[in-house]
This record gives sequence, C-alpha cells and structure tokens, in this order.
Amino acid sequence: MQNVQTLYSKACFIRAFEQEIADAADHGLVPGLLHLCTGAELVEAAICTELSGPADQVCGSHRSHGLALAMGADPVKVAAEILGREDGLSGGRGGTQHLLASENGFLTSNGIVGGQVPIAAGAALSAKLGARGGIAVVFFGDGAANQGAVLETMNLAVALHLPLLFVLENNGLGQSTAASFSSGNVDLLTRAEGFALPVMRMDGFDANCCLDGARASVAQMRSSGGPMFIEASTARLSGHYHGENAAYLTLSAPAIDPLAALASLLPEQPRSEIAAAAARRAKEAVAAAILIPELQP
Ligand SMILES: Cc1ncc(C[n+]2csc(CCOP(=O)(O)OP(=O)(O)O)c2C)c(N)n1
Ligand SMILES: [Mg+2]
Repeated sequence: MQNVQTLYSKACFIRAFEQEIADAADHGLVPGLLHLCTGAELVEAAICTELSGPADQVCGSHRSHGLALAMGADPVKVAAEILGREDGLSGGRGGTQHLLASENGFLTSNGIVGGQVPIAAGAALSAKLGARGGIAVVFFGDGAANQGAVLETMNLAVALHLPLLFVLENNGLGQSTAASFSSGNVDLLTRAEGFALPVMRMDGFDANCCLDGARASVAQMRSSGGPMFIEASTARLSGHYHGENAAYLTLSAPAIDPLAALASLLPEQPRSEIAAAAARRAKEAVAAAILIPELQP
C-alpha cells in the first residue's frame, strides 16, 4: 500500500503540474506547442522511482515534463524552462521540448521523434565504460518506434551489451495517426524480440503491474549490465498538443484514466489529502516560475 500511495502522490503531482502549465498556456505564457503527458504518469513515475541520478540517466520525447519531474528536477525550474524564462533548466532556450537536468538524471528530451533514442545509447555506453556506473533509460512513443535510428539503436544495444532500458509508451497514436495505420505489425514488442532484446509488457493502467515491472526490470538490468525493452500501454487523454481540435479522438473508445484507476485502490483518506497536497505544490511551483521575471528582471 505504501508503494501505491507514493506512486499516487508522484503521479498526482505530475498531473497537477501539467494542468497548471496548460492554464499558463491558455494565458499566452508558453511559447511553442505544448505536449502534455496526461495518461502516462503511472509508467513514468514507477520506472523513475527505481532510478537515481546522476549515475542513471533518462532521455525522453517531446512529451517529457513528467519524466523530468519524476527524476527530481526542480519543478520551478522545469516550469520556468517551459515558459522560456532565463531561470529555466537551460536558460529558457530549450522550452517545453528540450528539458535538461542531468544532475538529477534527466539527460535530455527531444523534439525530433525518436532522436532521444541514440542519445540514450551514448549515455548507456558512457555508463558502461566510465566510472559512473548506472543505467540509461529511454522513453519513446509508438510513432517513434518506426524511426530507423530507433531500430538501429536496439540492434546496437544488444551487440554492445549496453545498459539501456527501452521504454516504448504505446498510446496507439502518433499525432492523429493510429498505430494500426502506420505499422504492419502493431505488436511492437515483437520487433524488440527480433533483435534478441529481453522484453516485458507493462500494463500502464495497473499501478501494481507498473511498480512490480519497474522494480524487476531495473534490478535485472543492474545485475546483467545489458539492455531490456518494455512495451508499456499508456493513454493520451487529450489532443496531441494542448489546444488541438482532437475531434478524431471521439472515433475511438473513450480512454481510461490510469490515475483514476490508481485512485480507486486507495481509501478516501489519505487519497484526497495526497491529491490536495500535490495540487497545492504544483500551483505554487508554476506560480513561482511565472513571478520570476518580476522578482529578477
Ligand atoms: C522526425 C520527426 N518527424 C515528425 C515529427 C512531427 N511529430 C511530432 S510528435 C509526432 C508523433 C509522435 O508519436 P509517438 O512517438 O507515438 O509519441 P506520442 O506523441 O504519442 O507521445 C510527430 C509525427 C517530428 N517532430 N520529428
Ligand atoms: Mg504515440
């Protein structure tokens, strides 16, 4: 129960943070397109809980606010970066799609679909060859799974026995394109098997499955020193980017909210207390980032 509660607290904070950032965007404060991670929180928080930066390093996609937070990046600095402010993680130059907090173990996110995957192989190689130890973990989508560089990296990770955990977050959509339209074989886990990667399926709607799978896969990697591949089912609960007219979403069955499923496992207390605390912390962090220019012109 303790683990489930901790996961709920982390996932609630990420969800609340995204809601605050969405509000800031609605007030014209966020430059560029904003890709929210609502629906993927359980998988991301469960896996990142097993990691510890800076020895372990995580790379993510265009949808990475939650990963940076889950690795322990300062939420005010994450928000300031998304808002394009000087006090952000990378001086406000990267924005929402280029978050950098390597001291916390969040190496980078990347707006080029699949671009983070070979970068993560570099992090895994340096973990293997250097004194740092640790593992590298890369999160990418079902759309990215069709990129050539992703497939090459899977092959290389096996050939070089790299400590690289591939986490394919399968929400069934790349922008508005269904995975069944862009892939001949929609069982994306079988691709990894083709490269002889040890594989695991993770039900991203089941908190205990996420917690157990994260613990087992990271432990296996630390003892083997080699790569692994997780295919995790996730949801994308809103448009591809915040504010998109995502009428196409109504063509499929309504998505289940993994966070609501997790909430139903907890009693009313401490559930509502945890949710309220997460909402308060997220509000304070984003408000602080918005105020930075007034405090430090
Ligand atoms: C190389 C490249 N091609 C296309 C795009 C435009 N684009 C941005 S996100 C995206 C969909 C990615 O889908 P997926 O990998 O499943 O991630 P999700 O958005 O579902 O999390 C596309 C096609 C891009 N940024 N980079
Ligand atoms: Mg997708």
